[in-house]
Amino acid sequence: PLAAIPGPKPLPIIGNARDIDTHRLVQSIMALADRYGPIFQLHTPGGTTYVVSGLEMVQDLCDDSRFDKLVGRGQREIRKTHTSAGLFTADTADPLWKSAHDILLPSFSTWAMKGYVDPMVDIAQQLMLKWERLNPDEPIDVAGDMTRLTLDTIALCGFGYRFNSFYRDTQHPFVEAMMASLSESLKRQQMLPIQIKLRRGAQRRFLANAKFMDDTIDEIVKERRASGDPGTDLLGHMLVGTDKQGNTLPDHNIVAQCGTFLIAGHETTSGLLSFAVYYLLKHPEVVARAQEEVDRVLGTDPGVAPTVAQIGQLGYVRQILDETLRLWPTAPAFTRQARKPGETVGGYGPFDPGTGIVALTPMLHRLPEVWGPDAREFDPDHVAPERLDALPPNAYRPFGSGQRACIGRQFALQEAVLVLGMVLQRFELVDHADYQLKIKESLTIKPEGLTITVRPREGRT
Ligand code: MNH
Repeated sequence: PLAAIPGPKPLPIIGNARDIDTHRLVQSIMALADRYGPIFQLHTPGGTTYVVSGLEMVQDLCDDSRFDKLVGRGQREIRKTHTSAGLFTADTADPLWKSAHDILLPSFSTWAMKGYVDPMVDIAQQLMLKWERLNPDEPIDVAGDMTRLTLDTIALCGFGYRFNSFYRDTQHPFVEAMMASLSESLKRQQMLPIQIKLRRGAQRRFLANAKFMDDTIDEIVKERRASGDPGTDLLGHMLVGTDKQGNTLPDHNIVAQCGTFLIAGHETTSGLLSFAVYYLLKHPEVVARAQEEVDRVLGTDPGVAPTVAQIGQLGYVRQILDETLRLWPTAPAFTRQARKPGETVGGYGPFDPGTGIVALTPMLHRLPEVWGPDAREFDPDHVAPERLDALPPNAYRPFGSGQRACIGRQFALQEAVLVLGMVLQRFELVDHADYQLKIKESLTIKPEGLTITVRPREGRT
């Protein structure tokens, strides 16, 4: 029975609220996983949640024939404020999820990635230029600059729009609305429905922000349609693409998809790049090996822009990023539910549809039986190609699983390899403040307060 699943003892009414620090939600739950093992239960205002990190349990959850994504409370709050649901917040049963998924898959294929290299290089060069022009001891807010980069990249590759984040200190109004909207949905995740209802001002702002975002994107979509040339970016593909029944996406859903790409596509990738910089600061031997690769593949002349073939040859840079996502998968969990009543997870159950079972990837990724006794240490050799090939199924899931896995995986990795490669080609990264890792949690996780200084590498200016 479910009651046999271990977990911290709940108190009346507040449940396990005292066992969790809401500002360090993921880290609290990781600590509980250490204590209570591969499956445990938590009592929250929204009901009982089960958290799993054992391999056998995650393997059950990843079986699409028995389990499906559960759209969480925060995701449902976001969904409510828009006319249409994007891929990320839609239920699998929503016909528009399937339609949009089929239409968009080719735009995220390996073949399609070639088309995003030029705009990715365009934005990456803005970051390089900014760092090159700094005075020697000027500290760089790593997560801040990586967020400028990833946001501008997805907007340019997605629908040809420039936020020009490197040219401003304050955020673009769209970004401000998006951030406010995300933080509100996150707050709501922890609230009772009655609490949500009572906060009228917050509700008004929540709706106004959503409307502002939708209107801004709607304008871009309309202009594009009016121009007569759909274009070759993600928006262009959505305007002309048809699903298996020959249907095109309605405009309100295209708008929702663009919004989704911005939200899903920038914080995660920026967190990945920021954590990678942190690990490079602490691992000079890894930097040396990566510099050797970058110099060999990209050459030592920063004036020559990388090609898609060269990005594919940066295998060790890719390992650094894969290893970073192993220890700190920046979207640190995905939630599943049974398709039929009575399912079991690692022998525990019965689980019914509607009950959330969270796969906690940072803990799944630290199992010593999979990664060895140094599973908690950073070492890109953990994810060497031959070791990845030999992993048990579903042992490494930073992008979720099955049909609801991340559609932007190749996009994110191409962007991150390109940027990290270009940074390593040009700069020595200096740990000027002896940074100690502290994690900031929002919808995603990232290093808090990480600053570095940079020096040009010898002979590259
Ligand atoms: Mn992404 C879903 C992680 C980059 C667009 N993404 C997911 C999921 C994870 C994830 C985990 C599954 C969530 C769930 O089951 O609830 N995503 C990442 C990480 C990175 C990332 C770690 C970067 C690193 N994602 C991107 C980028 C884009 C993107 C870049 C877009 C350009 N992700 C999505 C979309 C979904 C998704 C869209 C929802 C897919 C679906 O359910 O059909």
